[in-house]
Amino acid sequence: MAFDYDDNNIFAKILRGEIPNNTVAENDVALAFRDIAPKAPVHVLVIPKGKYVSFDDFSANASDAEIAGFSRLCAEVCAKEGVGLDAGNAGFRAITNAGPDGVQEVPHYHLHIMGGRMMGPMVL
Ligand code: DGP
Repeated sequence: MAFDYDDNNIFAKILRGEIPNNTVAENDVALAFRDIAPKAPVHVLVIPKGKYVSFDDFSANASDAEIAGFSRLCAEVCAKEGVGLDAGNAGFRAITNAGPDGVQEVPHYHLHIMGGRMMGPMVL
């Protein structure tokens, strides 16, 4: 099965409360916390609470409620961190890495929300 989930990954441990995190926002289906090695003044990771390996796993297999709740938490993070466009801020970058070619380190789906500086062109 392509989306085999490893319960020992670091974000699973964060969700179980075994490792501390710097929480920014949370709802029933998702958690947002600061990246341990920030690449920008704002660098928040948003993860589903369900066991999904990657963006494509989450998009294919999560419920509508999980997907909606995840997106709403992303919007809450943008507003709280002062990067959301609706408040006239300069914006942000949201990216996800998937699998070896995407250079994904942690095999639990996460969206990076980064901002607070000009991010520059996408570097491949
Ligand atoms: P990725 O390459 O997309 O899988 O990025 C994983 C990110 O997770 C990376 O930016 C560093 C971050 N990270 C790794 N371990 C921890 C941790 O224990 N706590 C937090 N807050 N972030 C972590």
